[in-house]
Amino acid sequence: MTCGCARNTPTDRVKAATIEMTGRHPCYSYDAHHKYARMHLPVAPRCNISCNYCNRKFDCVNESRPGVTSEVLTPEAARDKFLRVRNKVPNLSVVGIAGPGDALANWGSTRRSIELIKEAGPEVIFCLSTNGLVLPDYAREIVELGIKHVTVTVNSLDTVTGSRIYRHVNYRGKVYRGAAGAEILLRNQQKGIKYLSRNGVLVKVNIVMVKDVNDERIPKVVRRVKELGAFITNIMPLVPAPGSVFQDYAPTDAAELDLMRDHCGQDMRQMRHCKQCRADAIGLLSDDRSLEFSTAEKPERRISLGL
Ligand code: CLF
Ligand code: SF4
Repeated sequence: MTCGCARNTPTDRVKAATIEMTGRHPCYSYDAHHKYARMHLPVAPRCNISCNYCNRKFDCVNESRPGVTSEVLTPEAARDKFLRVRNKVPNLSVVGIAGPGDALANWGSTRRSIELIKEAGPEVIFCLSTNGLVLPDYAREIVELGIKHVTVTVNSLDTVTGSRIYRHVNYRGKVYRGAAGAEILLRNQQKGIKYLSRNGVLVKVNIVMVKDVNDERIPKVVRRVKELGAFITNIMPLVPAPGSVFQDYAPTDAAELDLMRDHCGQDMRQMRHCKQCRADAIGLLSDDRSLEFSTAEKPERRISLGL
């Protein structure tokens, strides 16, 4: 007779702990979003790609509604802010880094912030959001840091659609435009998702739905990221940002978005309660308290937004 425990692989054991954490993650778990709060640390000002729905005067649209600007903090100021928030928000469970640019394009600050907060709060669940361009470069470090929740925005699988969404990517010091840039980005996103998923990280894939650009191909994106091991997809509406290339495009119709989520839900778990929060959001998803805490910042500890 074989003991049941002997069949538990290391991956299974990691999964059990991660599933417990996920029950306290307000974005990954619908039930958790009424009970648990998250805070975003705006420590990542730069971005390494150019999405046509983005205006870089504001926060990253891959996780935020357009037109919102977050102040940028040093890692030390972020740790101090975490301590202040934890004192006043007892149900705080997640600390996320979602911009205002790309978490991985600012890896030094992102990593340092996580290390400092880990020392101060070992119970914290960390979460990152990225466009995925340099994900293969940092995926191993992400796993080693113990991060179990990463969001990657994947808007297409093919370079023709990709070249309609991304103006350029800045990869290893060189700028690639159109399909050449999209090819590098799409390849790295998929490679990174696969690596993270195989190493115990729960990957959420955000998809911005743009009518007549990528909408018809979204079900394929969902099926592909499922194959790669992603945990959940979050199909988000396009909210045209003033000053962006897509500023005159139609906002995604709410009924069409719902239909797309229903359709893709046959293949994979869907997030339907996203609030497109700001890069310095604090509190329950439905009750942002960021302004309450931003007034407490000391101006000399902020650093300017590096556009
Ligand atoms: Fe923040 Fe994103 Fe982590 Fe959540 S948000 S980094 S996964 S902790 Fe959540 Fe906000 Fe939607 Fe993002 S509601 S925009 S999905
Ligand atoms: Fe803007 Fe985010 Fe795209 Fe960068 S990844 S261009 S910050 S939407």
